[in-house]
Amino acid sequence: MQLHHKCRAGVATPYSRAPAVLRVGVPDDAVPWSAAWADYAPRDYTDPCVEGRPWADPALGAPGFAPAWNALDGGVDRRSHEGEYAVDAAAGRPLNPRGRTGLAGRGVLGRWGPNHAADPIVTRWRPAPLGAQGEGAQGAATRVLQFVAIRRRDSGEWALPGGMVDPGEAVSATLRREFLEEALNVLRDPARERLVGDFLSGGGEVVYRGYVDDPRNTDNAWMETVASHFHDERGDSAGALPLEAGDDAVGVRWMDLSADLKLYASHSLFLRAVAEKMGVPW
Ligand code: RP5
Ligand code: MG
Ligand code: MG
Repeated sequence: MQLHHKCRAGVATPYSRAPAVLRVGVPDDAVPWSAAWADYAPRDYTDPCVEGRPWADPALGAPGFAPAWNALDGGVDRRSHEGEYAVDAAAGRPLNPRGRTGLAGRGVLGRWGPNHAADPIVTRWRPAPLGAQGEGAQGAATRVLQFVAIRRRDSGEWALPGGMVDPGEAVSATLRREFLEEALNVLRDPARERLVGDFLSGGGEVVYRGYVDDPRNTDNAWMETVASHFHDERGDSAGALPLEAGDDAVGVRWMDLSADLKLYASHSLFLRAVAEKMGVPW
C-alpha cells in the first residue's frame, strides 16, 4: 500500500484548513487499519463550512440520512476507484482505504467516504523562444512538455485545474467545466467557452484513476480523481489559449513538466504518467 503523507504525519500536525485542529501523529507502521492501536482516538472534526451545504452530506445519524456505502446512492457516487472500502461497524463510518490520517470526521470535505474529482491535464510542447523560430523545429529529444497549472486559492500551491464531480455529472463534463472555470475564467465571460472548441471533448486519455493524497483527507472522508490527458501537438489550439485564472484559482500558467515540481496533493504522480506516455524524461 502506498503511504499517504500529505494528509498524515508521524507527529501531531495542524489540519491544513483549520490550523487549530490537530491531527494525531501516525507513524508509518501504524497507518494500515490492520495495525493494532487500541487507544487510537483522533479528534472528530467536521468544519462548519460544510454544515447545511447543498453539496455536502448531512451529519451521520441525521434523520432521513441513510447513505448506501460502496454504491451509487441516488446521484451520489459512494463507490471507490480503489475497490470496496471498509465501514467501521460500531461508528457506522467509512474508513479511508489508505489507512489512518490522525483525524476523524469529514474535515472540510462534503461527503463521507469518497469525494470524487476530475483533473484535466492539458499539454503542449514548449514554444521556441521568440526569434528562434526560423532555426528549424526543436529536436524530439530536446522538446519540453508543458502543462496548464493553476494556483489554488486555498493553499497557494500550484495544481492541476481540477474540481469536484457534481452528482450525476459525467466525468468528461467535469474535466471540461473545471478547465473552463479555473484556467479560462468562463465565469467572468461565458463567451470564452468557444475558445476551446472541441479540444476538451471526448474525455481525453485517462492516466490515473484512484485515491488522491489530499491534505483535506481524514479517516472517514477522502479525495479520489480521474486524471485525463489532452495534448495539443501543434500548439495552435489549446496551446494558444489566452489563459485566465477563475473561480478557486488565483493564478494560471504553462509549466514545464518536471519531477522537481512541488505540486498540490499527489498531482505530480499523474504528471509522471503523462511524461511516461509522451516519452519525455521525468
Ligand atoms: C484534488 O482536489 C483533486 O485532484 C482535484 O484537483 C481537487 C478537487 O478539489 P477542489 O479543487 O474543487 O477543491 O484532490
Ligand atoms: Mg473548480
Ligand atoms: Mg478546483
